[in-house]
Amino acid sequence: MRDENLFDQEDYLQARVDEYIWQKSSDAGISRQRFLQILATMVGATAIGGLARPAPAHSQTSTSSLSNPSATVKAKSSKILKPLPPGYISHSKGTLEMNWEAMYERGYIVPNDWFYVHNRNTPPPFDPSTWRLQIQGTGISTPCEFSYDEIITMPSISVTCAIECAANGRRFFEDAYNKPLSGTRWRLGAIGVAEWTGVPLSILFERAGLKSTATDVLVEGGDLDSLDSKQSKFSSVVPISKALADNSLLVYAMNGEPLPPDHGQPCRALFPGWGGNANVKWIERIEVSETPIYTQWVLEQMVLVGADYPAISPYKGKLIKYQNVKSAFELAWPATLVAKPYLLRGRSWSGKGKIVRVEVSLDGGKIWQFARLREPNFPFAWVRWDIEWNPIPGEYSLQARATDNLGNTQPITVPWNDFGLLYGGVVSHPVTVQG
Ligand SMILES: Nc1nc2c(c(=O)[nH]1)N[C@H]1C(S)=C(S)[C@@H](COP(=O)(O)O)O[C@H]1N2
Ligand SMILES: [Mo]
Repeated sequence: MRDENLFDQEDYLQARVDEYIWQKSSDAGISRQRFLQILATMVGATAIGGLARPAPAHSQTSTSSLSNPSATVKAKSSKILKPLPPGYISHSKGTLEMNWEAMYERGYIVPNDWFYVHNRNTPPPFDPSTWRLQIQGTGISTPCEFSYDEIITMPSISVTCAIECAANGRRFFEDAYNKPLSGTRWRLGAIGVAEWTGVPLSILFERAGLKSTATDVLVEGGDLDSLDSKQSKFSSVVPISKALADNSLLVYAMNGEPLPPDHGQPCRALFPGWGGNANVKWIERIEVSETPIYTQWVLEQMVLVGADYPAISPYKGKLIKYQNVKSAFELAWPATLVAKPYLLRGRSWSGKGKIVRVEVSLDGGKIWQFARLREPNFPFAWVRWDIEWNPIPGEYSLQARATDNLGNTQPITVPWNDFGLLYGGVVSHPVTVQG
């Protein structure tokens, strides 16, 4: 197995590019140099006919009414089965944004009914007697399948961590750059923390005879990717090193209950710290491969595209994996309060570790004070914090800025990217205090 430092984005990207060039040039029976020449004359990886596998698009970047007017004609039916909790925002048929104000009275965990939803499809029906999980691919020696009963009786662990859409905070790119973006206009509510119970993927792979040469893992859902012209299934790809991490799970329970339909019934993937779409729901098939798997999702969607992120072929931009640092106040947006002493509360999180410091500014960024952190504070989840505030009437812009144990923090400005992914900047929360 390759020994790669998953936290070093540049090394990872370079390794992937090298592998891709080597693999594709030898597949095509041409020199590496010739392959690079061909690649340089094409736009995006899909141009390399037959070389890139079709895969789903990320975060409806191509269905938004902004880029595709016909997409505004929507069916009446929702792709979300659970009821809309109070104050939650339904941006589209398949998106449900958490109401941060409602979290003020809540504990560390988000209850299942209150967890945000990002469904590209209606949850497929589940029949425990016929459902099977297939494990296949060149990276294992014994292709096998598991029934639901087999999965839930295997050794399991529970991990408390966040799942967050890679596009959480997208709307703040629009605000900062005064430029529209495709896709769901999330503020900061496309995140939740739950206790996930499931079978470590390493145990499943061991049963399937994992080879030491395995390099990539593709996880596929039971839902068709409606955006993909080839009608492939929704999937994601992670390197084998991530799949074998102790906390990478095939999840079947959420907060002690069987996984609800909207959250992946009967099983979903959990890859702590990675963007939400890596955590494939309604899993039916896992492919372990000895050769790198390059889907459209990896090459074209999980990338930052923009002037500050030069593309490195075959990727359309800069590949992303881990989520960044963000903070949110547990307040309505915008909030209206009466002038009296408050205990302001919020939460901060990082996809790369745990939060060690949160600073809050009550005057639009002039003076910063430390907030008090509340236990628990699990890595890849979030920490709750609070600060006293006794405001006089007026208009306010509240800001919070967190730092994680690796020193990652929240800048004031963030470079633009065309999909509006990974907004990690300081957000100004508008508050009116009435007399
Ligand atoms: N099969 C499948 N898995 C999926 C999706 C999907 O549409 N289909 N959406 C992904 C996205 S974009 C996100 S952000 C998370 C959302 O998980 P949740 O709805 O449980 O909060 O699921 C991911 N897994
Ligand atoms: Mo998402």
